[in-house]
Amino acid sequence: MRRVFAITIMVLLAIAVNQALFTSHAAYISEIERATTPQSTTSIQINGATRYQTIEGFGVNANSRSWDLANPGSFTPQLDTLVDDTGSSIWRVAIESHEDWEVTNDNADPNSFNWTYYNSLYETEKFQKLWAMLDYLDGKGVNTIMLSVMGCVPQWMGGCTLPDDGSMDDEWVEMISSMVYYARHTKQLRVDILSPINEHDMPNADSMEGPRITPAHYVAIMEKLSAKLDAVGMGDLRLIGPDLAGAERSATYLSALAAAPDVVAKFDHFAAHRYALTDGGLVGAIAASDYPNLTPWVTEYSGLCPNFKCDRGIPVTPDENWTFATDTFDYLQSYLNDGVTAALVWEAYDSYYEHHQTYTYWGMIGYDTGTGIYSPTKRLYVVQQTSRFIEAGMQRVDATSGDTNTVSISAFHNATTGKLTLVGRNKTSNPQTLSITVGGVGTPGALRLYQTSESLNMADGGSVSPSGSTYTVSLAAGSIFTLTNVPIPAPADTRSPTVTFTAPAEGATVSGANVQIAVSVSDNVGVAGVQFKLDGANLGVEQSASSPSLSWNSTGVVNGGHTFDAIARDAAGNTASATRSITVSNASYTSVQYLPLLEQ
Ligand SMILES: [Ca+2]
Ligand SMILES: [Ca+2]
Ligand SMILES: [Ca+2]
Repeated sequence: MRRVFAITIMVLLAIAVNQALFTSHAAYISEIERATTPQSTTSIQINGATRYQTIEGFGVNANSRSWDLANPGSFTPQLDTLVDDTGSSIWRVAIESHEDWEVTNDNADPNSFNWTYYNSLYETEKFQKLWAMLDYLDGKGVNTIMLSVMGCVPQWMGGCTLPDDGSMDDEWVEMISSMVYYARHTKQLRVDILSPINEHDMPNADSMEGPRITPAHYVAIMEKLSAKLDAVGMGDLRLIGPDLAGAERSATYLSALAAAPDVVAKFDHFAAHRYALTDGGLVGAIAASDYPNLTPWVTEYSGLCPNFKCDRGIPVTPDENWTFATDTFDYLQSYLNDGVTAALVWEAYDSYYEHHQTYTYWGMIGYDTGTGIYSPTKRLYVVQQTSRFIEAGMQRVDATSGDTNTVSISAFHNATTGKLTLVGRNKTSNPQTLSITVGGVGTPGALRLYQTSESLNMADGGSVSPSGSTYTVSLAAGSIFTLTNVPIPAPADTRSPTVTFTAPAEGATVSGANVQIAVSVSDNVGVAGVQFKLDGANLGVEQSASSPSLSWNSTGVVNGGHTFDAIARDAAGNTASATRSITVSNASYTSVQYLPLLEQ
């Protein structure tokens, strides 16, 4: 019995150990498989014969409050980055009506501008920042400057609800129209489009994005504003609306606007905001409305801020940034695939909003309120992957992925210039291979790869040449990628070469027919040539950068001090020079021999 018992114990132990080994081994195999197997080839088909919407551009929301009046140079680099590197061509510049704007009524008559009052108001710091920013963006040559009024209105005018009875409509119209009149006529600034009211459709009563009004009331105030602009000679100013918080309410507002064709005649686009996948019905609602020629603009979009931090004054941590970025990319791609023609990121840089009473942290460029330093976030690079390479005038063309769970794809083509841009995301955490076949887009030639991932920031992945009409492209793990036949131009070379004499030594005494003169050279791009000089005159022809040296016959000059110069240049025309002083000392009989000849 005891022996049987002991054997039983041993067998049970063996089974248990084996079970444990088996379990851990299976788990190990599973880890191996997850890490390696999904490296696969995804087929991508681009068919330029099927064409969709024409893109009008990409842009940003940017808060004028962040302009630094005392030191503009500390702030404008952010704008430069967004315009020059990110391709932001549509600027929705925010000015808030929440605080410090007609805090007391200018006078009792909403149909009489009290310019003494307004001239003073519009030179306060709040508006000086706005004017400076509009002027700077105009100087940058951006395509579209849109002025957007955000937040509630002064308390006496209704605060966060404009009274339903319309009793404050004319005062609201006077406040908005006086500002844009001052911008244009007094400040001589360019305003292409006015968005007079923001997210007035927010369902919650305590939303402070804009005064809450009904759809019918929205149409009524837009009618009054349009009439006022006509009356003061600004009938040409383009308007945009309704800038809905909920794109799913687009059809409701388009129906309401059916009664106001004179207002919609000042619209080129119909605008709604979106912080989720798909356009929320925006494109379809326009197509089904009385105004099918209005183009669908998503005037605010972003991935949702992690843990709703951004509006609560809590910066996003770096480890939260990647999901924030991939959501932002996926949402944008879905809007484009749904037919949206322009999309503006919320927002350009972290900034303080009156209506949130705090710094908010949605910026593609982060701001550290402690140090005052701006720095790029992942979302800046991710947005750049699209907006830098798809310009106004490019048309979305048919693009299909053989496995949308692995790789997403969208394609854009300009039939006039031949520019082709593909954007997508490797949705796996492994490298992937793409086999891309293109048709209906002419012969695009080589495509340049750019990628952003958790570890890459707009990294240049080199060029891929086609084999026939097929490109084979290797993607980095988890990357958002761009392929384009119009790569980013190499930056202009502004750095001079370096040049240093290696022979002869400084102060050397030389003689004879074979004095070796040599320099070492370098350049960030490449040295194009080196010209030697003797006492300021060219010594032979320009030497190649690969062997910048000469053998020089010193017997042709008089004994004594002489100077060599070596001037190195790069292909961009930057130059550098080095100087060497030497003494020539040849045997005196040379001159003695010749003296009698000279005297004859
Ligand atoms: Ca007033
Ligand atoms: Ca007035
Ligand atoms: Ca150079």
